[in-house]
Amino acid sequence: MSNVTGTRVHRSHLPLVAAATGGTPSRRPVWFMRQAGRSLPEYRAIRANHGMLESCFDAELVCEITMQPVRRHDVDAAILFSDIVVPLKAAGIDLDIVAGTGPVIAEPVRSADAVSRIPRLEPASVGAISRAIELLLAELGDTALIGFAGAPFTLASYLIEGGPSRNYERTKAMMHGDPETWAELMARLADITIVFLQVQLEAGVDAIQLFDSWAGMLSAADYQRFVAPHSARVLAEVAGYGVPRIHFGVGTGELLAPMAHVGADVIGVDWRVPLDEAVRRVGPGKAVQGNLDPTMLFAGPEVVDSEVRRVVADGDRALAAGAIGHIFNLGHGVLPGTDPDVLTRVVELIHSL
Ligand code: 1CP
Repeated sequence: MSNVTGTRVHRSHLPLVAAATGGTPSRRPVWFMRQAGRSLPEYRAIRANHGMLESCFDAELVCEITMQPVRRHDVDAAILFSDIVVPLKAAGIDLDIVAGTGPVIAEPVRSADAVSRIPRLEPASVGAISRAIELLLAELGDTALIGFAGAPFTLASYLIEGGPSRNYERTKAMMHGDPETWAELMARLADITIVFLQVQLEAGVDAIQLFDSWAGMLSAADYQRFVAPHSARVLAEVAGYGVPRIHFGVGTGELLAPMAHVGADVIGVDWRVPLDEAVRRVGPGKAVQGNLDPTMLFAGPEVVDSEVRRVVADGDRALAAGAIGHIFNLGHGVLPGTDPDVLTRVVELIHSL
């Protein structure tokens, strides 16, 4: 069932790859954004003794943490345990991932001069990630491995704001007030993202996801002008691997069409737009991924059961409306307080339907 290009083996028989490419998956694939991490006691036990970035640059720890949700939940894909700021750190940008906050940048990037000092990413500096992928592919068997990166806009927002943001005022100020510096920043971040994805693809991941988590803060006009060309370049540069490319952001109902046009094979949809409506906005010929509201996992078994069935039915309607596949996921990441046993039952239910 699998064909080989160069040294890579395309595992088109995996349910996730089949659903992403218009094949016939043996079952409806399901995985969860942020499935590795704080909802799992076994993750918290490891992190009690290891820092976040330390863990991300240790091949054995990356492998172990990536495997934890696979062992527990019977999901159809593992997502590499890492973070969108890992390639920035590896390139030499001074930052940390602070517990309870997220990425914090030591010297926020707010001038043309600061942008001109953003380095390139040397593949050797993320050698631990390549080694982790090798370990994972040996252990995963018939579970897909998803590599990922942050899209240039979402990375830029952290670099400019200095950390998580509510309104992205400095980011939008640079975008509109100094479009040349903005374009240079986006070009440099796209270069870093391309190298980081190429490293993962060379190591053999089965799919990649480009997270533009915060693109939904933008108008469609701003997205088209200031963001789309750079995301399109990233996705084009990795197209030659023949591996499905998933593209996702939060609150992107108004951006689904332009996000679909930057070149992904699969469009991730948050919980605000039903999957069949998403297909009408995206157009036919792509797969959709999503979109159970992660807060529904707190609402008790009856609600979880009926919401999972509704998303599966929406997925079937999406297929009837022209989508080439449906990958079940949440509309955003697993919240830290989620009961992991609820996730296990969600996977069982989806596979039984
Ligand atoms: O299973 C997995 O998905 C875990 C691997 C993973 C991924 C895919 C982590 C580990 N981070 C990410 C991607 C990521 N990181 C995104 C895109 C996905 C999304 O939208 O959720 C973003 C925006 C980040 C940035 C980030 N890193 C945040 C969000 C901050 C904000 O702006 O609100 C946070 C809290 C982090 C830290 C982080 N990354 C990952 C984990 C497990 C954690 C928590 C750190 C800890 O355990 O203390």
